[in-house]
Amino acid sequence: MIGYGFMGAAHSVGWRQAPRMFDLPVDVEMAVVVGRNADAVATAARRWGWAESASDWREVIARDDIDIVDIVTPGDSHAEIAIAALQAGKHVLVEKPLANTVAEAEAMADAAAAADDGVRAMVGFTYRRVPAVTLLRDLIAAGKVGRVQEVRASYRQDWLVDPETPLAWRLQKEHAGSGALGDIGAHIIDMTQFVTGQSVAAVSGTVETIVTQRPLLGAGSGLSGTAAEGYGEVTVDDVALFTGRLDGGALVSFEATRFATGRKNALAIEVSGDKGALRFELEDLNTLQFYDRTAPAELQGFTRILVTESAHPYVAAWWPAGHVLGYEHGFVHQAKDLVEAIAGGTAPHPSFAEGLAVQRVLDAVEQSAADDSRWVRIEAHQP
Ligand code: SOE
Repeated sequence: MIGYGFMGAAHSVGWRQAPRMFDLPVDVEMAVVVGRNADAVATAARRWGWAESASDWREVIARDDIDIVDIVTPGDSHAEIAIAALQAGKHVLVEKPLANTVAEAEAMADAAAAADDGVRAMVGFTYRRVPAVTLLRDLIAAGKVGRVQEVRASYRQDWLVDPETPLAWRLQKEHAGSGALGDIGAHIIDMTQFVTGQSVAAVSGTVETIVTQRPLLGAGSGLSGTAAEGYGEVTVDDVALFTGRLDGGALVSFEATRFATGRKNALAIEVSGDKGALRFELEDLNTLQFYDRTAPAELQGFTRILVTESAHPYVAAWWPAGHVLGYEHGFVHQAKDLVEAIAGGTAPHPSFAEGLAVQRVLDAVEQSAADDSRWVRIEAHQP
């Protein structure tokens, strides 16, 4: 695993628990974690259960005993590491968003397409693997909401409301690519495409940076750093609002913000069709709401499905019914699905091509926002 911040911790939990809770066809050995700060990465290795730590990712990728490379660094190094790993014949998992730019994402999708037979590449849109989200997708595919006509997708956090929150890498374009748009907007774009089975074909959007100068980062990183002397410029968006049209015709309203005061990690998606509707909220992730318009009128209303039955996706491997799951379980399911795909010779999802499709939507939103919210079409990429 390259990187060892917040996502490194989450992915480590995934790798550690997947072989314990699921009967995987092969063993998983957590071999080596890589980072630039030798002391910090050694501490991370001990804490999260990696056998070794190292500071040169190129050396690690060249090792014969490494089969899978998991990339959890900021977006500015995804393309270089992923392409090198694929060319070295390693399977690759990359944390979302796939890259910082469309050009990088295209190069990555091309490298995945050109990789040796059986070499797998996957993007970490982990929320696909929350059982209620997988169930939502399955219910739409089974026709439970009928024809999808409208989607409302929002991802609302508030960790930037305080203007003294320091200038972490997520607020710098050269490291993160974009702000709320790429960090959390990418999740709801992917989720919309995943659950509906349709692609975003065009968007019209607005982005805004509400606090443009922030204290420089002192100690720590990511979401929990402390401030140092002096201020620096925020070079990404704080809020991104956009409307999308799916290739199946439905309209989507998207909202990605780090300024939703009081909302900590509030991803929500509601899919409305001509036969019913489904709604998922991450802050209540063990439940799915379903409205059945074909039920007798006196019984109609949103019902709350507790997604903890062994019949539900992934749940049988865990606890008896009602013994809820949490944020980290998506990372366990991600590790399990990737290992099963590698061992079973199948293509895991989301592929790099799907990651590229999200990147194209992000880019189209920025183009639209820079041009008075004009509608921008998203073109498909041919590797
Ligand atoms: C920060 O906004 C963040 O950690 C995202 O980067 C993750 O993808 C999301 O799971 C939680 O919020």
